[in-house]
Amino acid sequence: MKRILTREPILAANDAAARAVRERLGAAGIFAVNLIGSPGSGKTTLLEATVGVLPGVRMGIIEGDLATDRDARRLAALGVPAVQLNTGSGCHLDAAMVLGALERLPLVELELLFIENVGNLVCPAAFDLGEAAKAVVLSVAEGEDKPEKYAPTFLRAQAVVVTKADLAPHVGVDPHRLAASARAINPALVSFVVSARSGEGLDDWRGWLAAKGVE
Ligand SMILES: Nc1nc2c(ncn2[C@@H]2O[C@H](COP(=O)(O)OP(=O)(O)O)[C@@H](O)[C@H]2O)c(=O)[nH]1
Ligand SMILES: [Mg+2]
Repeated sequence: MKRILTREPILAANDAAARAVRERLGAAGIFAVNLIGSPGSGKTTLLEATVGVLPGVRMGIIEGDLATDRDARRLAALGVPAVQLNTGSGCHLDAAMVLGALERLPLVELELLFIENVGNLVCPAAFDLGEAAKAVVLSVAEGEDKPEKYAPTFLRAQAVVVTKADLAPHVGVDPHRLAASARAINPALVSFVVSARSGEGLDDWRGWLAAKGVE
């Protein structure tokens, strides 16, 4: 009971900020994707590869980490406007942080915004950031049981991107079975099997983004 009493006002305040984010993005015609995945699952590397396969798309990035601006610098090095948010000890971004970050991005110039959430498969799920879609990033090394173990995150997402397909033979996992295990939890998920290293699957990922009107 106590947990419900403390959590509900926080989520209500977050939802109000998320509505403001969604209004601003809608007015600017920006499609936003909230990337959720474990630390090291390949989120930033996927973003770097996405910049490579969508050269004409005006993209912006918001990076969330406990500390450092390393990821924002990785994307800025590719010429993409990138804002770093640091949460200190916080395990997820919230919509008020994203609203603040929008002030630091050239919204009128953008058509696609990625928000890389703080790395984990638990806390980010409950917090709407005003995005149009949540995509879970899951590497082949994490194991086929993770969608079942972390179901709330997969249930709230629209897409799952299985990464590091090039490593599949080394870890003894079939990446397509991993994608299927995510779809077993949430049959509405669109799934992709990609490798930023080899380029496998990036065409399909690009096609999904293009279908959202961002190419
Ligand atoms: N072999 C391989 N390694 C990858 C791939 N994508 C990312 N990595 C590596 O995985 C590590 C974590 O990647 P990063 O993008 O920083 O993960 P993040 O914490 O989810 O943002 C880095 O050492 C990357 O080079 C991939 O497709 N194949
Ligand atoms: Mg990262």
